[in-house]
Amino acid sequence: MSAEIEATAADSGAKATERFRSDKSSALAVSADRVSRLASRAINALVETVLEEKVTYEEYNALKTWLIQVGETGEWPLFLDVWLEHAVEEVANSGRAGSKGTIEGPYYVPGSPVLESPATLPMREDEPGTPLVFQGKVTSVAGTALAGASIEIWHADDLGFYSQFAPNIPEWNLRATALTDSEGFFRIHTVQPGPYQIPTDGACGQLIEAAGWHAWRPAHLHLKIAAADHQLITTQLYFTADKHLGDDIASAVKPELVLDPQDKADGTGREVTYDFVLATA
Ligand code: MBD
Ligand code: FE
Repeated sequence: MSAEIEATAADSGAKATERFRSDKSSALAVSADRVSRLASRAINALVETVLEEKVTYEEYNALKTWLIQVGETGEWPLFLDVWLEHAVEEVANSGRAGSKGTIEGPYYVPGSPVLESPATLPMREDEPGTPLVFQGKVTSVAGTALAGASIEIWHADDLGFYSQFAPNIPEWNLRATALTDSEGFFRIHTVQPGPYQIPTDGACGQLIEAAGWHAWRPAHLHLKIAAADHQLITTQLYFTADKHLGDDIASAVKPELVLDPQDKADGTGREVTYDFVLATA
């Protein structure tokens, strides 16, 4: 049995919750006016739902039971990033010039190993999956090549599991920070990620099951592109013909973010080029 099959929703949930607490927790940064306005609107949306849908005590108690379980299994980061972050990202990046962004999701870890381009992501000797060469150029919106730009990349393995969130995977597996060369070029050797399934044994999986939805995200690479004096881009890249491109459970696919890798002439896997354009800060 593959070690990754021992992955549990509660284990990855606890890790994602811990990660969020140490990197991003900021409850005190929102003013009382905004808290009052936003909390009122969100509560009112629930109240309206109850009144319009004539929600029963049975349904109300099912909700309470479920909400308690989301916290107990540490799945708030997963729940929020799957069903809400896309809207926050839309607001944050509306009107920004340059390449498209999309959501970060719950599995980013800062501080990955820094590698010069061409870079090979840390991976196991027998890492499963189709080898993929991902390359391109980073420029400003004015077309200037950005040397020394950083490309943080993290992605699931061939089975859809992320290092540091699923058990028995080396710490920085399929995670690194590659730097562009003097002409802004990067080349990263990795393997194609598998599609990601929301854990079926946690509260989010239970919701999906109870609602009759599917639990899948299309296979994707996560990226953060940064350069001095430019706006950071957090994004994801997907793969053409993936069966969940049109119904990503996290609503995070955009047409500009779909790759079409080609077989390499030497038969050693696939390759694809994607260029990033950064807006000035
Ligand atoms: C993921 O891998 C992911 O990228 C998002 C956004 C949510 C859950 C799992
Ligand atoms: Fe992901």
